Amino acid sequence: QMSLATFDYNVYHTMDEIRAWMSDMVSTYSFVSQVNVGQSYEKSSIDALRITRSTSFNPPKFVLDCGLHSREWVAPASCLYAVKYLVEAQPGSAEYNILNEMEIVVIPIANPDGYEYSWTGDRMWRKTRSDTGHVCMGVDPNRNWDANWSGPGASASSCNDAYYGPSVMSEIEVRSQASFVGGLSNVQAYIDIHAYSQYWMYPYAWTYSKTSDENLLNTIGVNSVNAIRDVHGMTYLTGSISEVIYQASGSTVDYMYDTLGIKCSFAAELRDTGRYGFTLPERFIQPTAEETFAGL
Ligand code: ING
Ligand code: ZN
Repeated sequence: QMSLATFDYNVYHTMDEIRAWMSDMVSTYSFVSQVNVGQSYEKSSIDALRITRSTSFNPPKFVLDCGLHSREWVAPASCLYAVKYLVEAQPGSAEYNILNEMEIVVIPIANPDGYEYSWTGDRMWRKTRSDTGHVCMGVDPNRNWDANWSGPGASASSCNDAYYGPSVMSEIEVRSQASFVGGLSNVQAYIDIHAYSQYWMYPYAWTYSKTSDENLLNTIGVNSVNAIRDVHGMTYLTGSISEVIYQASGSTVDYMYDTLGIKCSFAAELRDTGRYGFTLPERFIQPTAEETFAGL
């Protein structure tokens, strides 16, 4: 309890600090539990927090995937803040009521090996840390999924940051998350949180074609970017991934949408628009987290 009371959300935290924070969350709040998602290549555990006050046997779930790309530090930092807002919500507030109806499942660090390496080896590391037997280490965990794998917008070169890997779903982090989310029932929404560029996007990434849910997803996207703008006046753009950012095959969100059938699947790019990029100064964590929570 003491350590949660002194936890500083306005600085970036190491993997060990985030693990300690997770266990403090579980011991402090009866409606928070920790579950194992799976293992990383370097045998670290990938964990999720499940947060709900629902007494239903099978509440609708909203899954937040954070830190899939290790250098995008403001993404996990904003997810930690989202958990804080939920657990500290006061009766009568929207975020309090939501926990009576839904379960929020947060994976604070989906790529723990990469995250660790972004602290200890290379601040600009994005990929996993697997040894694929090629020149360079690591695979892009957002190009490795069974969603038009190895197609346009992904690289065959191991040294490229968008390397799709030696085989489809080769990365244990990807397989872990696929079976974890696939094993949850009643998942109504999913979001993969990245940085940077200020976008709030939906499928498809792999093709320029629109999904059959284009109108619904666009309506949700417009609502989210409006809610974001209302907090600090920041402009986020919504639309399909391929039209807003670029075509990308093998992505997490296309797999969630197509293979797992999670209609409300989004991918966010948080602050900023390029001035600081991945090394966003810590003074921007709180405002980014506040607007992100409004969007969520
Ligand atoms: N951008 C994402 C990337 O993986 C993205 C954009 C999101 C592509 C969702 C496909 C699906 O390239 C960053 N900054 O990682
Ligand atoms: Zn990313």
